[in-house]
Amino acid sequence: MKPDVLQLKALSPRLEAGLEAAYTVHRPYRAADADALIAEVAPRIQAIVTGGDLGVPAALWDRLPGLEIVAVHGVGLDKVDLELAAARGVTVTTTPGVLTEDVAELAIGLWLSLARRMVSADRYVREGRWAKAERLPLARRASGRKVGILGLGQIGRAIAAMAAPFAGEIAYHSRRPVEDVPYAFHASPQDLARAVDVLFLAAPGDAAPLVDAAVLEALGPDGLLINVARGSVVDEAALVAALIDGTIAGAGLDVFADEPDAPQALLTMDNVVLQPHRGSATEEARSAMAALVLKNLERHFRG
Ligand code: 8YV
Repeated sequence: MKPDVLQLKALSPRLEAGLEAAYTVHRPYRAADADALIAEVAPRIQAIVTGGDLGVPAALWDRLPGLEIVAVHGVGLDKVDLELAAARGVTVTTTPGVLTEDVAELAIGLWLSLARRMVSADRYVREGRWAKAERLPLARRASGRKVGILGLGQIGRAIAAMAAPFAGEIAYHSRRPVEDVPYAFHASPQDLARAVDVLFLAAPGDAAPLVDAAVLEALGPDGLLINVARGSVVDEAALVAALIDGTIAGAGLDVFADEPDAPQALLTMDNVVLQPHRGSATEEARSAMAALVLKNLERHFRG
């Protein structure tokens, strides 16, 4: 008997094929009536497969009495109620270690494309404005800037390592100081923002944003904010306001509070570079993530 699995979002063809080989897979997001499908299969469901970006919707927990495991395709656990999972004896797995560099390099790419205005310059070429010798504002040099990392976990450390050849100095703020790193620790997000030119967000998502209007103010009018963590790490309304009124210079954003929607006001701004939550979206990371999701499930069902 194949265990019944509830797959909550579209995943790579490789992962979906692997799931189908070993499990009876139910996909409510593809059903005409998702609710009716869940109602029908709920008593049999032993596993959920979901993205870190989606987690487990709160209303689902009470509908799945036989749930044993939540296999997250990703590393973020901010949308999985871990206390509830523990109370119900539900195992939760993630895919750590295989997407670290991929997320970090997107962060670096966002920084460089933002500082060097690469996206608006690309548009300038495509729209034929170069040929008309239209004025294109100068970029800013990235090299030599002071870099701050908010959240020095695996991804934060990888960003620091990749930023090092460009950075003048590297500093960080984490819940607690990290041993064995050569970077200066700052006691609060605001202190860190005040000390740096570019602030990378690599902290887990939480209910209360670490970056609020005061942190943006501290980052200052030449400051850049890069977010590859979660939209909830920053007060998005305060960020939009700071970008509009010049409180900070620009932002490179891969994540948003209400995905897949990005705030309307950002869509016409030249001082932002936007990505549709693509940090782990490389062939390499996604194939390793797929393998790890399958391995996590297999190990669970083998006991
Ligand atoms: C993915 C993520 O985009 O790791 C995470 O927590 O947010 C990303 O890797 C997502 O989980 C894809 O399903």
